[in-house]
Amino acid sequence: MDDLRIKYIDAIAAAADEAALEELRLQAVGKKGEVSLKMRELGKMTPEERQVAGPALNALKNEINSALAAKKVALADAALDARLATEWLDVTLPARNRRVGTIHPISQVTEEVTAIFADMGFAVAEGPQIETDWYNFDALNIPGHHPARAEMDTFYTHRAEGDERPPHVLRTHTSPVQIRSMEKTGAPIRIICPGRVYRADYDQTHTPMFHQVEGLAIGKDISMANLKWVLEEFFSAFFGTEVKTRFRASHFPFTEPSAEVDIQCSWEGGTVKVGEGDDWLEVLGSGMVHPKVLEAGGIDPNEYQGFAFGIGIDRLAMLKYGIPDLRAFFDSDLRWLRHYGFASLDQPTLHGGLTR
Ligand code: 2NM
Repeated sequence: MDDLRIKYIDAIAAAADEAALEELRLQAVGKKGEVSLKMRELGKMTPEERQVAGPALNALKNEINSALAAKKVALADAALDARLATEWLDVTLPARNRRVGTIHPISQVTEEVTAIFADMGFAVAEGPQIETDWYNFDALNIPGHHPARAEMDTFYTHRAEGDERPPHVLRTHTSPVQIRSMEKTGAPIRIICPGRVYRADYDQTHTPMFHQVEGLAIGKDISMANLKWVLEEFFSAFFGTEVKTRFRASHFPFTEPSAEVDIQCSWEGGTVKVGEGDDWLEVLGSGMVHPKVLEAGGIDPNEYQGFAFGIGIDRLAMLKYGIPDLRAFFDSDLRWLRHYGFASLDQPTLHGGLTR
């Protein structure tokens, strides 16, 4: 029995892994193990012999089982120590760099324009980009035969053969939104309408889709003088320097009188600078809203009057941020977007001077 004890206790101590340990368990105390076989022999012994051998064998079996259990725990501890020594992570390492997107200059400028006009009490109105020809033309005093309809290079939607209704159009300006707003809220009203507009035109300075912001202010005694102040206030806030304007008599079907507005600029070495010098840059159209247009919007022109204007947002962005090529705005070139785009947290506010 001592031989058995020494044999198994030593072997268990030397076992390299759990599989070897299980093998030893079967050899010693398994059903056909050496200790078990010895126990089976107890039956052939005399009672006196059995009284000595029985407890001794039981003690040996218990000792081996305890040694097996203890070794099993020791092996598991050693395995865990080995894993802990190799499987580690330095959580203090800096994170991998991840590229974030940028705000498109057009979105940025739209936000800037909105912030400035909001400060002057203008709300933002939006409307559909696909319009009826009534909202896009007739309501704006552009009748069917008017040359402006042809001049606008309008995109028309398709009508099924035999469908005699006039086709819908992609809005050529955001003025239809102003008609809809007049219908909805009546006068007085003070809104700007930024958004996408469409004209079938494509060259160095024109894209078939571009962005416009139109303004509308209707009240009992709103005049061209208010228009001039609002625009000068706007341009000075937008460009961050005092900007003089020049009004030139013009003609639009939806305003009377009408004026094209230039802003003061200088030309040096092929680049424009706004708010200095004695050159002029044409940037917008404006005027007093035509009585027929007020009527189309459900407003009584004998009671109310006001001004409207339209500016190209893309043009404003190019001027303010020195972007030379209009068409690159819509190429979705990532290098261009990273270069001219704005950080998403760089939100324009008046108290923040609009940008950086
Ligand atoms: C311009 C020029 C002049 C204009 C007119 C209106 C409306 F709907 F109120 F009549 N909105 N915008 C307008 C006037 C737009 O863009 C060059």
